[in-house]
Amino acid sequence: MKNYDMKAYQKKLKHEMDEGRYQHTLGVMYTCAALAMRYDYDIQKAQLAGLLHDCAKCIPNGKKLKLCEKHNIQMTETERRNPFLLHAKLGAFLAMEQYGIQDKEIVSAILSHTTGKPNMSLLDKIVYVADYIEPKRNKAANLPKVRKLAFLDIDQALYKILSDTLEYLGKGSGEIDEMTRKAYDYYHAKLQPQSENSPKELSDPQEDMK
Ligand code: DGI
Ligand code: FE
Ligand code: FE
Repeated sequence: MKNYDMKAYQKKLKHEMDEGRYQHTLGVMYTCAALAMRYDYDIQKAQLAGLLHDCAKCIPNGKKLKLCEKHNIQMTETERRNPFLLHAKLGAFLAMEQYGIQDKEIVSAILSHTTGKPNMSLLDKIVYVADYIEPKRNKAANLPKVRKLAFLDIDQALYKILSDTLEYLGKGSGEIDEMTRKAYDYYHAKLQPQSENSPKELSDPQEDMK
């Protein structure tokens, strides 16, 4: 990987983010490094993707919409109605334009870090999972379990996060983006292929008679 000035990026991000978001960013950066060690990925590259993943997060929502329009970044109707989702697409764009990132794997990881997507690369998974488990996170469901799972089987951790996110959104807290659904369906088919038979069909039919 080309040499990037991580310290300069940190300084710029600290300036553009509130303190909480900056601390989250550092947490994601170091968690990406730890996952890269576990899964034999380039540590520097994973750290850089983690550092930049939320670089567009603190731009006000109205400005996110305007910037996407200005730079011809395609938006879905769901994104227009929920512009916070755009920090992933806009972040990928800014990583290239403002931070000089040319590495396609890093850009892709930033792009998919909020919704996930089908068939994610290892770096996509590292950033997606690190974003959810970094030490400062404390609200999400099943965090202790997902944190352990992340270091045992990253695909299972990814699937669990997608599944918990859909459940959380389904409780009425948010409109589900098409990409989140596609990502879940892909990993569901990949990791739970047997579940097409519901547990009831597999059980002894006489059990139901008792
Ligand atoms: O930017 P962060 O807060 O660090 O993390 P993130 O970019 O993963 O965003 C997390 C939020 O995004 C979390 O509250 C769940 C939400 N989210 C993920 N997929 C969807 C979604 N929200 C909506 N409305 N629809 C989705 O499909
Ligand atoms: Fe984010
Ligand atoms: Fe984040």
